[in-house]
Parts: sequence; structure tokens; C-alpha cells
Amino acid sequence: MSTLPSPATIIGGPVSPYVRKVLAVCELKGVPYKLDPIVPFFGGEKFSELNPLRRIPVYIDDKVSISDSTVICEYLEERFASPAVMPAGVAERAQARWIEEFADTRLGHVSIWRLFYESVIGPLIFQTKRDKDKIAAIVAEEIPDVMATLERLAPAEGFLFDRLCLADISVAVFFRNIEWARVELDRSRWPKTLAWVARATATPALAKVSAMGDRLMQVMPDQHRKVLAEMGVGLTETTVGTDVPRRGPRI
Ligand SMILES: N[C@@H](CCC(=O)N[C@@H](CS)C(=O)NCC(=O)O)C(=O)O
Repeated sequence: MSTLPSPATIIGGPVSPYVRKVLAVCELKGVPYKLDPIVPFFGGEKFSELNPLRRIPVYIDDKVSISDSTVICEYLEERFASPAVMPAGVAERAQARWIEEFADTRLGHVSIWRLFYESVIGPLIFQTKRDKDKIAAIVAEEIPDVMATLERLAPAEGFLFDRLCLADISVAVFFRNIEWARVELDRSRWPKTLAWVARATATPALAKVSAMGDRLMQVMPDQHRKVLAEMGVGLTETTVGTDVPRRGPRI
């Protein structure tokens, strides 16, 4: 079990798969946290100071103020070693890191920046029109390549290594956003991957943080703090969020 003089602050709403990855690791390791559940596009000046890339999650505790889910999870693994979220062997750890990187970069690009952006973020935050043809084209042309890689990696049962690890979590989190984008993936085409993702998502830590995202997806961003408080999630007293959306440096 971990010790922190006071709960860590995590900036970023659980609709983000990268935030859910960090929250799941905190849940698994028993790291106490308070959430400032902003949508990154609504971050104010303080958010830009904390992360010039204007991306969530940001993690702050008594010793660090850091960004990037991989950096944060590595820090949590080193500071709060037990229970481990990385496999024990050197080679297995390297393999896990590579799968995490593939998920963060390639699966993240297709599922978040292409699908989820087109389906949810654009219409909700930037008043763009949800383009069904564009979504269908992404599903037909971009998803299969990523899914074929995952289908080769997916374990027939259990998880990638001896128990749930960061690589399983890193892959699984994106699939909830694909569901929220109202895209149903073909179970007969990618059975191993979708069964593996379902097993990972059913574990208590991921189920808990997925439920937070499910609830947020039912309400507008200005209700996010309220509904998370109703769910018993500890929240920061202040926020780095504002009312006016703006794009980060990537787009
Ligand atoms: N590599 C980063 C990616 C984080 C990321 O892209 N987060 C998204 C939300 S899902 C974000 O903050 N996007 C806002 C932007 O890039 O402007 C990580 O692992 O934390």
C-alpha cells in the first residue's frame, strides 16, 4: 500500500483514455487522488503552465508535477512498487512497454484523434457536424490495420503476462472511447482482441474508472464535477478549467 502525505492531484476527466489509464493504476496501487476533471480544450492559463502541450493527464503530488500517462505510470510503479503493474522479467517489461507505446500512439491516433474526435469532441466542443461517411471510412480503412496487430498480440485467455499489467490496461482503455463514438467492432473478425479487452475492462480498477467515463458521457462538460461528486469521486477544491474552449498545439 502506498503512502502520500496528502492525495495526489490528477488533472483530466475520465472520458480520456490516458486519464483512465493513470486512474486505473492509482486504483490498483491504492494511491489516493483528487481529480480536477477538465476537458483539455477548456484548460486555462494555469493548465498551459502545468503542461505546455495542453494535454491530460497531469499528475501532481508532494514530489512531482508531471504529464504524459506513460511517464506518470512509470513514476507510480517506481514509487509505489507493490502491487506491480509491470511484469517481472526484463524482456517481458520491454515487451509490455512496446505494446503500451503502440496503444498510446497508433490505437490512440485512430480511436481518439480520428474516431472520437469526429464523433464526439468536434460536435460537442467545436460545433462541427458529425460526418457519418467520414466515420464509416475511418472504420473501414484505418481500424482494420490496428486491429490486425492487436489480434496477433492478444492472449487467448487471461492477460498478456501472468496478471493484468499496464500494457493490457493501455490497450483496453481505448475501446470504451470507440464505443462512445457509437462504433461497434466486429466480434467475429477480431474475437481474441475483443474478448481480451472485455476481460481487462471487467477487472475492478478498470470497471470503476470506465463507469466514471460512462456517466460523464451522459452529461455536458459543465456537469462533470457534479456527477463525479455524486459517484463519490474525490475532487479538487479548485480547477484549472475555464468556460471557453481552445485548441492545443497539436491541432
Ligand atoms: N501521450 C499523452 C497523450 C495525452 C493526450 O493526447 N490526451 C488528450 C485527451 S485524450 C488531450 O489532452 N488532448 C488535447 C490536445 O492534445 O489538445 C499521454 O499518454 O498522456
